[in-house]
Amino acid sequence: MEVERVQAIATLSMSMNTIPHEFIRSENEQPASTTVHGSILEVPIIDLNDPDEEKVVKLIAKASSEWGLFLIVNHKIPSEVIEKLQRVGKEFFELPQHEKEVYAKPAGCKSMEGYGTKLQKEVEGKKAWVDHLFHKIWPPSLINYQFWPKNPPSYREANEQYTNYLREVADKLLKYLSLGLGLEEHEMKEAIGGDNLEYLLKINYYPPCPRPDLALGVAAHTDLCTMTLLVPNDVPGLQVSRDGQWFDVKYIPNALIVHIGDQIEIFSNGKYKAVLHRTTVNRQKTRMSWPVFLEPPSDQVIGPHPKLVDQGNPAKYKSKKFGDYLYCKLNKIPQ
Ligand SMILES: O=C(O)CCC(=O)C(=O)O
Repeated sequence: MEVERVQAIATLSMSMNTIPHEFIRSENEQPASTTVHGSILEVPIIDLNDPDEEKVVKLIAKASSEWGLFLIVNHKIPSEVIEKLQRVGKEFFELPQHEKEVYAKPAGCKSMEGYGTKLQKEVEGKKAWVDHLFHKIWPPSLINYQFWPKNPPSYREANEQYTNYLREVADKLLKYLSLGLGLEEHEMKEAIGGDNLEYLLKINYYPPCPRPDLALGVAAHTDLCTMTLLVPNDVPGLQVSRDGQWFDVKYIPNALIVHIGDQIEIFSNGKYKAVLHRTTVNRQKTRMSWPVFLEPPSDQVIGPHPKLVDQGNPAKYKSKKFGDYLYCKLNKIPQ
């Protein structure tokens, strides 16, 4: 079956100034009527290179408890490395369609990896205004280069460079998040998979949309992984939910956006919160983003850390294998 990509639908829609009905969200989801306008949220911005580590730990713990989302600056990933990652990803999505289809996710394949468009419709049969490319970037033993574009030729080098820097940032964040819970610095990383933690890169490609008031890029969700580290291009679109309302997150050049995911919420027994977020699209510009999802190995059991549970504060979540959690969440089965 030939899958229609949103990129192609967008070209047609722009010429007709309308979008197919399956992209039109119901009123309670439409960005125009559900976004709080005139108020850009002051999401916490954290200097990761601040020599006062105790202060950084406190800021990260506060942001993770109150928001589940924060921006980090001075993370030591050179801007050229981020620019290169973004350039090669953009060049891939600008290739002729048949060249991208070489990397299409094979039909029936269980893994997320490959180029594609979300096939299953969401609740109420709605579709997301986005195409994507997924592939693992770490550990090396799990990388399947079949899904890494060969064109542009520098794609691999750019992604490898970014991965090397990103792993250092992730290690630092996991250490600070662990300390923020009153644990030893190594305890969080160890519990979520240690050196077997898997890094899954996704590139989101949100083409221009003639009705950004009616469509969504990705619908509201929390990330099912441990933590997501994301760089967007300069087209805003990320929104977070606060007290049941949707707010735009400010774009800050070169900052990394950190999402706390479900597994860290579970591990922390609810002290840290997975962030509910979604994305909007733009009438004139293509938005792109590069989230990296840090996933435990599938047979890793994740549950509230024993030191964070006692009689007065019982476990709020079940302990279960990450693979089972994933299966339930993707199939909308209660955990
Ligand atoms: O594009 C973004 O800023 C967020 C993307 C996202 O939430 C996702 O791909 O799951």
